[in-house]
This record gives sequence, structure tokens and C-alpha cells, in this order.
Amino acid sequence: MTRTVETKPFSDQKPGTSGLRKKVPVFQQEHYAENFIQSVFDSLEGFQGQTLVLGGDGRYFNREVIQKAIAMAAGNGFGRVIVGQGGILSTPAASHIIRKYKAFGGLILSASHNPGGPHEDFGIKYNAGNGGPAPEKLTDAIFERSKAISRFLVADIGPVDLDRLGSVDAGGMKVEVIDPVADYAELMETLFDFDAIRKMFKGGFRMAFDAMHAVTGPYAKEILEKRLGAPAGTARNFVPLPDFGGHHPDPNLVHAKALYDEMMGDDAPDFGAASDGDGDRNLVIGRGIFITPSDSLAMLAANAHLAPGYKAGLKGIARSMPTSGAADRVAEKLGIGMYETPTGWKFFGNLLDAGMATICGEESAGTGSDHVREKDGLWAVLLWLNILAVRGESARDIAAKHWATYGRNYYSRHDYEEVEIEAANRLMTELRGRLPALPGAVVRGMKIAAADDFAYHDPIDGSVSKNQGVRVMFEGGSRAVFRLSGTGTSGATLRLYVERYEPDPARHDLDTQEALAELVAAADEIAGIRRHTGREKPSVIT
Ligand code: VG1
Ligand code: CO
Repeated sequence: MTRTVETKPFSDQKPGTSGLRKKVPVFQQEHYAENFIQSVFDSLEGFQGQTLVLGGDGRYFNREVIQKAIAMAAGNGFGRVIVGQGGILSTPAASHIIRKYKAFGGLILSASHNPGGPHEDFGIKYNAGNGGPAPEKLTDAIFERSKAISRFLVADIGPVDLDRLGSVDAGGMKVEVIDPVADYAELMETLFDFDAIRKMFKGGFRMAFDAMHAVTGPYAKEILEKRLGAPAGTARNFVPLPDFGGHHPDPNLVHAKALYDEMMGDDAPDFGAASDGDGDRNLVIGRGIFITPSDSLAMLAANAHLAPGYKAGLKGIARSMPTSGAADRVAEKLGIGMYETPTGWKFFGNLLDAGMATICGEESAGTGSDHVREKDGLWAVLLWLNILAVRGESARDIAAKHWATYGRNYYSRHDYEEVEIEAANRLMTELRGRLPALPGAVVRGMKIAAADDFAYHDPIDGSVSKNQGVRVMFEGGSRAVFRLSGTGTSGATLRLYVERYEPDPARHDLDTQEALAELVAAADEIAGIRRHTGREKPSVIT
């Protein structure tokens, strides 16, 4: 029944910030997906007879790879595969299902916020038994294995009917096709005050949720409209499409511009939100106010105790290094731990498992808690709704009061996409070379207090992750961070993150880009962005 198929290694299967992402034609090469999946299995131990969770964000090529993965799981000796109906599972739902059913691990097929379609992106990531992304040690092992692989194992079975719920036999292995939404929705009901939110909708509260034709659609329909009684039409673009309707399923001010414009308009709903390709990111916009993800993390942390799941308080907060320091001020006030990790959710896993952090966040629109081991778009939206329902105030008022209490961290990210790889590397190398000379230097009237290349020492397993982004810290708390993206699939993406702290409430209503303009100019002077990339301005500003 099980066949051993000879194969040759590919040299480019190094997982990035979140799994292996490549263009669909790369994944369509003979044995490309199989090699990577087998490299994952070969890097694991003890899964014989155990359960593998499987699902994806529904993008182009999802179903094909799901079938391959089922046949390979059977060929490699897994005892059971749990797969979402239609091959669908959002990233946070997959994380929950791994934990709930005590699976050995899971494969999530997604390139997240990257576009989908025959010539766009596809991706595969492996999550471990805690429900979280494979740690670096494992992704390194997978990459090493992929460079030496010479065979993969596959069971000779026909395609499994992914659309029919229930259990079938596949080459001696059990395949359970489950409702992708039910377990997740049930978990949300345990965390949030659904009665209070229901009452708020009943009272005429209006919301717009843009699922961006990605995986969150069915989850939003079920939870917001069915269980919480939001009017039909609250969830928009809710049918997952293989090409996301031709758009980038990236919930930011550029790709969710229509929602942003609506929220700034005269007849804006009370609350707007969106999620990304695989459902782990969230965009939050109140009527007339965009809440940056860094601010959202801080505001959610400060108010989390208003939701039943967090009424006992938070154990600690963790944020990725480039995320603004807004949450740090909340942690300080609450007297709880604050942890700064490299970019990527995999670095939060140990802190969550050890009970050191309850809420985590990234500036890239990712927020989550210890309810799963991934960031969770809809979770963040529901926590906001819970807070709005209990406080009975608008998002705008909540933000204003938050800034009055803690001060405001003006924050923005400038992305330079599809830059020539050599140029991007040259910029970073030159910048790293200049680090020792930066402290004490004055740029555009601002004095540099410190500069380094961020390294993370994991307090739980002692592992060290170096070269995680260059930080330039100015006197007074302003900061510029430079790093290269690990999720792009063409050329390099340079990310510049800038932040300025403003304690004075009289200056909390400035335009963000204006408030940061000098800092952006200083960053260009320090790193030579225009000189190296030849770009006059960023491709995306968030
Ligand atoms: C980006 C974000 C990072 C996030 C990662 C995966 O990585 O910056 O914060 O964890 O995407 O998110 P990078 O290396 O391109 O900066 V997702 O929603 O793509 O799973
Ligand atoms: Co995502």
C-alpha cells in the first residue's frame, strides 16, 4: 500500500518568518510539495499512530496539496488526519484543533496575507503539538533535511471527499472531515461576553467586517451574524476565493482602503474590522479613527479584564521587537512582565506555554492570547467588541482616554517591496557596520542614544536568535528599526519601523505621518534607503 518514491532535493526550501512560501508554479514542480512535507515528517519523532491536523486558507492549489498531505500522512504512519471541510481551516482554528484533540501537530497551507492564484503565492507551515508554529530549531532541521532528501513515502489511496463531513478510511489511516468553524466558535463563547455583545447589536450598534474573500468569512458569518445577532451584511466578502477576488488579503490601510474610507465617512458604522488570508491578522478601525496594531495591543491589554476569559488579569504581555512600546506602559502600570521577542509568532510559544505571557502582539496586525498558540484575527475583533459593549463608549473615546493615561506612541511602518536582493543586503550590511559609530551622533537634531542588532535570548529554553533587526534608539524614546522581511516571495522587502513617544495630551491628535516625518528623514540619512534602493518613497505605509 505504501510506496517509496525517489526524489531529488531542492535547495530553496528554507522556511521564513512563517513557513515556506513560494510562487504557485514553484510549488507545482514535480515533488516540490512532497519533498517539503516529507522533510517535515523526517524531522519529527514519535508520530506513529498519532493525529495530524490539516487545513488551509482555501487559496489556489490548496485542495491538491491537502490530498497529497493526506496520502503522505498515511504513508508515513500517522493514525488519523483531522481536516477541515473543503480543506479549510483558519490558522488560529487549526491551532485550537491541534490543542483540543491532542494532535501530534498540524500542517497549515497558507501564504497568509500574500496574494493567491495560479501565479501568486502558496505556503506550508508546520505547527507542533502545543498548537504553535515550529520553533527555529525545528525549521532549521526541516531545511537541512530538505537539502538531503532522496525519497518520500506515500500511501496509494484515491482522493478523499473533502466536502462530506464524517470519518473515512484512507489506507488504514482514519480521515475525519470536520466543520472548520464549530470548535473555534465554541472556544470564543467561553472567552467573551456574548450576551453583552448581542445586546449591543440589538441596540443598533453597526459594524463592518471585511473578510477579504479569505478564510475568515465562514467564521465571521457564524460568529458575528448567527451567534451574536449582527445584521446580515455585517460580514462582507465572506466567500473564500482561490484568488481572494484578485486582491491582497492583507488587512492594512492600503489593501483594505475601501473599509478605511467608509470608516472615515459621515455615515460610518460604529466599528470596522478586517482579517487576512489565513485569519490570524486583524485590522481595527473605529468610527473616524484607525487604531494601529501596536496601540490595539496596548488597549486590549489594558481592558482585557472586562472579558470573562481574562477577568483574573494578565500574567504578562509580549510583543515583537519592532512593535511600539505602547504595551510596555500598560504592563508597567499593571505590574506584570513585559517581553520583547523577534518578529514571528513562533517566538511567543515558550512564553505562553510557561504561563509568563497571556497576551501577545505584533505591529503587523497580529494579536492573540494563550487561548491558542497563534495570532488570532477574529479573537482580537471579539475582544474589542466585548470591551466596547462593557464600556459603552466609542473606540475613539477609549483611544483618547488611553493616550491621556499612558501617552501616545506615534507609530508607522514603511515597506519597500520587491527591492533588488543585493541592494537590500548591501544596505543592511553597511548599516550593521556603522552601528558602533552611531551612539552619540546627532542626526537632524536628534541624538542617538544607542544602536544595536537585536538578539533574543529565550528565557525558557536558552536559545539565542541573532540578527533580528537593527535598532536605532534616540534620546527621548524615539526609535527607528530596520529589517528585511522573511515572508516575501519576490526580491527583498525592506521594512522601516518608526516610533515617537508623545506624553502631552495636547499633542495627541497630530497626523501620524507628519508626527514622524523628521524621524523618517533621519532614518534615510542613517541607512541610505534612497541611495541603496533607488526608491523615492515606500510601496506601502501602514
Ligand atoms: C511578517 C510580519 C510578522 C508576521 C509574519 C507572518 O513577517 O512582519 O510580524 O509574524 O509576517 O504573518 P516579515 O518577515 O515579512 O516581516 V502572517 O499573517 O503572514 O502568518
Ligand atoms: Co496571516
